[in-house]
Amino acid sequence: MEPNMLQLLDPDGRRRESAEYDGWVEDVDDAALRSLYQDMVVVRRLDAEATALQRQGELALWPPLLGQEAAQIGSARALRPGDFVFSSYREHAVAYVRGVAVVDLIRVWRGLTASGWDPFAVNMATPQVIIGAQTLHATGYAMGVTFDGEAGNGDVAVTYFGDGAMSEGDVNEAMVFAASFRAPVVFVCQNNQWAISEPAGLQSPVPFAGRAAGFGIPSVRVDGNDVLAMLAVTREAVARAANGGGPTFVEAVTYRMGPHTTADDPTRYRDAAELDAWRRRDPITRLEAHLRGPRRAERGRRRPRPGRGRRRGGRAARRVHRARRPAGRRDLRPRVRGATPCGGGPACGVRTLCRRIRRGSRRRRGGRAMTTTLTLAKAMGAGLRRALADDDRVLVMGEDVGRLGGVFRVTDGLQAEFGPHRVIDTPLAEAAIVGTAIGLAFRGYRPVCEIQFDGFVYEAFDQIVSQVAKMHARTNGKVRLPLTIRVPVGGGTGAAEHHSESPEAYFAHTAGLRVVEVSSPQDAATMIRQAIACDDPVIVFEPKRRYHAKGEVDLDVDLAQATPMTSARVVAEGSDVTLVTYGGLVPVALDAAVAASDEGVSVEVIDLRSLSPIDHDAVAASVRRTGRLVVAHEGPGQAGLGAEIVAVATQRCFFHLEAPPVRVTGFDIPYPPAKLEGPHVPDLDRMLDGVDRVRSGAPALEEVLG
Ligand SMILES: Cc1ncc(C[n+]2csc(CCOP(=O)(O)OP(=O)(O)O)c2C)c(N)n1
Repeated sequence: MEPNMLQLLDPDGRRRESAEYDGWVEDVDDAALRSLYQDMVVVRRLDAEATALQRQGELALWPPLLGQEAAQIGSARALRPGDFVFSSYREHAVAYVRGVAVVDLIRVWRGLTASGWDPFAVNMATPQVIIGAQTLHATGYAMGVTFDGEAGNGDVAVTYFGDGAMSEGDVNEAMVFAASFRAPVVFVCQNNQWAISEPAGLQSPVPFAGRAAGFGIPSVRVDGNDVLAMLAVTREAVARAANGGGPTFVEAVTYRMGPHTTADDPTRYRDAAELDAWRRRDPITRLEAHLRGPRRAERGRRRPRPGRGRRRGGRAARRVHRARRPAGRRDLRPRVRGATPCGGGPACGVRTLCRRIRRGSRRRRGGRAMTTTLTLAKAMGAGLRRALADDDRVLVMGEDVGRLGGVFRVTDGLQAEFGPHRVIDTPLAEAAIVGTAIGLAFRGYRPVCEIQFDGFVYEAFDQIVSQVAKMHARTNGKVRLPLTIRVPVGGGTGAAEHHSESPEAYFAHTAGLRVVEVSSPQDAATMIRQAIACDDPVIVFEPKRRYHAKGEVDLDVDLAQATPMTSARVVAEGSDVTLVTYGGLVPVALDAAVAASDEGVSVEVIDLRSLSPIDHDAVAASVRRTGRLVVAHEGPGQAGLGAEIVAVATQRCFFHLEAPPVRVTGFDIPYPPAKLEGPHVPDLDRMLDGVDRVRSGAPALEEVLG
């Protein structure tokens, strides 16, 4: 046995004593051991059947768990029904123990529309393919348990991942958050010695369990092929978490005896001798040896019967075989966009939150709109305050949002009013802010994440694009993520590098997200409430240079009556040119309309407001009247929002167009240093130049200037 590794059954099935852990399994009698054995046999058969199904072309792929049965069965059998599991892709045995129907868990890998399971029916999320991403979801879920207080019921989140995942930022950020928030989460690292072809030693020269101490998390290194030891350490970890002791890290030392997936050929990177050595430590034969032990046989104990378990695995495979084949293109439709028809408009009425908001609005307003003069930043803060007051499941989280009130003071005063569990200062890790928000949403919260500046949202890009945007489709609509991500955006403030980005096109390009950008204090106050009330994830961009702009704001807007956040708004009517823009450029466009009118040109200005979906109807209706289209935005022109708007308007209004549409955008360069941003960001001159060009076909100003 390796030093510092807990073992209760040695590879020959002999019981080893442990003063520390024996107590955790003292109730485990022969019947319980047989039951553990039975589970391991079933999942081994299931694994073999699924591998065969893949070879027959029935599954797209299968990641075998061969060799890891004890690590998974032992740990999963320690969990209570109320605990919630966030696993990677190899935890078929955990899913089996949680009660996922065998046919469902194999069918995930068939690639049918109707694959997967309802995570809330079994308290286990569907498989996660992005290495380590799920550890943040588990941590967020566990934070939610803590925020639930008494209602948390001592529930615990458990997350499974591999040795390779230990190098991913998400896993390390998860441990930071878990420790900081003392979250009831158990990290189960199955060190199966290989991450595809990379040996565990490449990820870390020291045992993974040793790393946890650096995060302030207690850890244990355990023989992962010993089902009894796995049961013991997980029971201890779950009890610690449930009793307020915070997270635990478990390193289960095991071995992947099969290929990484059915697409892998492990003979290219490991030798047969290694596999043979680990075969002698097989988790099933070990328990079998223990149960067959000589003294036990003398006492006439029943022998384990693998046959029954094997038959169950085989039956499941036959059911998978019969499962329906995909019907075709119509199966794709619900996956194109988040499916909630909620824009804060009338459709919101399906939600109790919206109903409550509507009732409240009527009471407060008594029919007359009361307005206050506010800056855009203050209006945004007021909208957040209202959302926090309306629904105690709403949370605000981010860097410096609490005591400081945010670097732009948008959340000023909210922590004092609602407390540190509703307005949460987080450690500095954007992927974790968004990733834990996902877990909080699983727990029933409606988190509002603040990303401090546009240039830092890229740190969270994977969680937003691979998780937030896809969760609804991945779970066939079973999981909704009512998540709002606020991002101060754009230039014009003379800021340092990475503080003036316009990243909206990346997110508008991503199906499954709603993206809006506000331009006025009133929209800030209303649209943030609409975003929070929406069951889909919404990214709310806030133009920094407008934060200090003042306007009249009705804080009691009835969301059911408000313009849906998905609708564009005509902010100046005109008949000669349609000028479409959003966010910080809206006032510039309005100035351009005034200046143009002095020259007898009537410009209609459309504030797009929603960048995904785009209100193409509003644009088309205007272009059909004016026959000329200019689109302006700060972000680079190449593959920007303007390209999309122009393309669709051209398709829809081709025979109404009097001239080729014109784009007025930031240049295709990295955002320039502060003193050079003037010529980069479209200003009044460039917008008027755009209007001239669309009327005369003249070359662009920048082309003239060279
Ligand atoms: C973020 C990310 N990077 C790379 C991959 C490709 N990939 C899939 S599995 C894998 C190895 C993971 O190894 P480990 O975490 O040890 O888990 P195991 O497969 O051994 O269970 C890699 C590199 C991925 N899915 N996600």
